[in-house]
Amino acid sequence: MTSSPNARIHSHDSSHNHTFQSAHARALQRKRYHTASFSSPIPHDYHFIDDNLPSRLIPRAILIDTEPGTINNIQSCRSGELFSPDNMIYGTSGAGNNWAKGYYSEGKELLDTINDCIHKEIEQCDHIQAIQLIHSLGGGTGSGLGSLILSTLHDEYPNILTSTYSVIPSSKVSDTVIEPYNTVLSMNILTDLVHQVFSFDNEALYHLAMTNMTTVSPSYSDLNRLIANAMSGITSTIRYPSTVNSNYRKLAVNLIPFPRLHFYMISQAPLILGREIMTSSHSLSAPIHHHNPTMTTSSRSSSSSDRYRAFDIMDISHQLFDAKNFMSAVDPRYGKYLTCGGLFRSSDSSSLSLIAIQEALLQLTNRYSHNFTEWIPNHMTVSLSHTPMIPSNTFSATLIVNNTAIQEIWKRILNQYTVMLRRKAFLHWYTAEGMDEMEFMEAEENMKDLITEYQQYQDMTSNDQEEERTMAERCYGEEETETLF
Ligand SMILES: Nc1nc2c(ncn2[C@@H]2O[C@H](COP(=O)(O)OP(=O)(O)OP(=O)(O)O)[C@@H](O)[C@H]2O)c(=O)[nH]1
Ligand SMILES: [Mg+2]
Repeated sequence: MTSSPNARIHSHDSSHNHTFQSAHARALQRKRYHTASFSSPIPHDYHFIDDNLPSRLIPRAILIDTEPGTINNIQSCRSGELFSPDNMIYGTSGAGNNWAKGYYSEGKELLDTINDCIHKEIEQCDHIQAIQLIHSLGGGTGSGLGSLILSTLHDEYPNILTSTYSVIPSSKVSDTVIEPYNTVLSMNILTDLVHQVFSFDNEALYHLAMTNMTTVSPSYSDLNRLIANAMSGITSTIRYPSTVNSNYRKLAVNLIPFPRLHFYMISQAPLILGREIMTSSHSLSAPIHHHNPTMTTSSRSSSSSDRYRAFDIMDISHQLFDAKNFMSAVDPRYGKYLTCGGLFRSSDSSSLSLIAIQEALLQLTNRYSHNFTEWIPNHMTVSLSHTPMIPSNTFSATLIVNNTAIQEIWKRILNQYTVMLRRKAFLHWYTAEGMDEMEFMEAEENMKDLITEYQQYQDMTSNDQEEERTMAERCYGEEETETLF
């Protein structure tokens, strides 16, 4: 089920809306007339889609906003016809960039209708895997109402996994001064009540679009195209058959070593902007030995066509770990990789194997082992789907990483937050909606704690862990001794 409180990817820019939906639209067009002939098991691309109606497939999505404008835009374009009008929920006046309006007033008025709609969709699912919410953290609706919806889901459906695709604000893209407030208040909820968060940092997306495109000023459509492609990659092994039958829960179990550290950074290779496929770091047709001096015997002894195939894997893997391909404005090399999930897609089902991919990634992780925590032995989980992203792009991959460097984003936002909060600047807008100043302090503390936790695990070595265990055992032993006597 897809819940989209702010229809983030659709708003502001109807052209993007068209782009994002057109992929869905094409898929649906292809399938629309075959619904009746489905045999069990249901194909994987039927996740996210309501197939109850015999002649028409409807995305299992709820589009929500506190104002009518964005949803009217969606309804008025062709892709808007895909969505059920019953699942479009909007208010009248908007949340005016104010988290408190989304959480306490304008947004809250919509909550009953939203809950009913979510409940109706959940009732129709045989087996619900996760609820995903797509929103931005900088405004009032996606952040405030988004937080309210997540709190409700946590209370009412504690066993359903929640994932968010969260857009982090940047002053390069938006000049709204109170965005740090909205972001830190949302982070308070995302840290405590959500299982996993796929972060998309507008600062990085803007930079990616600027450096890879000829245009001087990228539009939201350009940024959203990057997000849409990454989302397509992330969900590919859920939607299509894959070598490892991936799902959100398995992904979370493999990627989240500690419950609060569930904020992922995403990288994509090759990067696709519009119709252009970017091969920023390496040329796909370069000879193998330039990049891969440490190729394993099995790879090296292959035929010449195999050598080029192996090189493609190596090159895509290199691009995935290249700081330039990340959609977060931090350099992962300054942190430590806790875990990684590589989701590969290829149309070449006969010759490209999961083992070849694992081998290439193992070489990379061995070579850069100092960037990986030594106390998690198997950092990498890999899956391969043979449904390519776009027909002309035969081989692509999306990397989901849990890297401690993400704390740099939180530091960037927290610095801006703290400066304003010390002077209580703009607070009256929030307290006027019924919010207590204490909530600001709590959110600040929670974010500081999160940063400290990331730093702590970044600095931790196997020896530290050993010492901690010995200490814990000693304390436990002492306690035991006390109770025994
Ligand atoms: N990547 C991306 N970021 C966006 C887009 N639209 C808005 N943003 C960012 O999201 C933040 C503001 O979100 P808005 O959409 O204006 O706010 P909202 O959630 O609708 O809330 P209100 O309009 O205040 O009710 C800013 O940081 C924007 O830069 C988009 O289409 N793509
Ligand atoms: Mg809005």
